Amino acid sequence: LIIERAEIYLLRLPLKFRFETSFGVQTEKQVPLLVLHGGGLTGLSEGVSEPLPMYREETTVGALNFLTQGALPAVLGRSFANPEAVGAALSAWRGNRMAKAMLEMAAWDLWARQLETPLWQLLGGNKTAVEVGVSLGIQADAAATVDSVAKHNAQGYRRIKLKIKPGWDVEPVRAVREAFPDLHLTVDANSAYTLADSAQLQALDEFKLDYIEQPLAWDDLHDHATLQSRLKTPICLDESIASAADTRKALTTDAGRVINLKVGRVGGHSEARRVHDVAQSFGVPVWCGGMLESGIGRAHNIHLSTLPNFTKPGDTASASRYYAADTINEPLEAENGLMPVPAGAGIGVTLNRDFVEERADYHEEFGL
Ligand code: OSB
Ligand code: MG
Repeated sequence: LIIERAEIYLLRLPLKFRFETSFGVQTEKQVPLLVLHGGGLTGLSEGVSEPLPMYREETTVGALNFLTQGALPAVLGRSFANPEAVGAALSAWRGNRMAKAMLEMAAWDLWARQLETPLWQLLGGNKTAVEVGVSLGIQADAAATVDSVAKHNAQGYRRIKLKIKPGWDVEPVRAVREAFPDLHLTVDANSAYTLADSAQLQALDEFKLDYIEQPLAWDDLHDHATLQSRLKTPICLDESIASAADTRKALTTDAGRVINLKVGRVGGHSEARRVHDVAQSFGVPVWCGGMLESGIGRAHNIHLSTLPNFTKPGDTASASRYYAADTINEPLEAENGLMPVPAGAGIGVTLNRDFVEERADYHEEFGL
């Protein structure tokens, strides 16, 4: 695995929908991309950091600073046995898992292309298509929520997740459950509640939700364990899981019974596999989360989702749902709730260079 040079792009894409969560309203997405070059091939990745630290503590400016000042100089011009060795070259630096994931994921793609093998095979997956659900933002009222659920349910999505926040939880969930008694339905609070809200969260127990995602603080496991002991519905941890070690601590204390696994949040595919394996050893299912990625990040997520313990539908909905035009040339469209895994070497999709150049607010090359 030879890494000769690198490019970073930063672009802004308008979202096709207004996405409201307990964090606020989002109408566009800032997309950081990394392109690695080696042996005449390229490896692609997309970061999941955001301009401001709403979801976790990292920011995109911080991630790009770490890449340009630390991570890229540590790997450019070097040869590695495999992507794990690229990850190991970053291990002296703490945290910054979203930034590390950009380099590690691009290294996986580059390695897989150099080996002329699809990424899912190298990761140890066993599926040619993965089940997908959809994550719906907070709507204006209960009627609009039911309308949106009806539309996405008709499109074949196999699980629908509603964003909730204090003051907007039981009402939309009740309306949707009454309209769709058998739907796989979940909610995601993005850390908006505290233990003092236990009674409000217990009120969701009657709606047969598959799970309640990240009700409490992003950096908490202890209170989640207390809350889980008060709930019948499984808790799904998202923000709180940054590593396999976090997963072990969460599952040994029953702080959650489902894991939302985002490769960009945990530092790359190697750590994502370890999270997957720890959860599997506890008999706990994982599913692939999303961060409104463009096609490059989505393709990585789809490949990871082929591992055997991804037994619940992920948030890797059709690319066309999010953006009018994409960072890749190939469509990534689900049919009847099944997303085909891109065939071909690496992540199996190619950079739409013209589009990315046109939309880039920033582009820099390293290692020339
Ligand atoms: O909590 O899963 C989340 C989007 C951005 C940040 C956090 C989350 C989300 C989503 C959307 O729920 C998932 C997607 O469709 O990509
Ligand atoms: Mg979430």
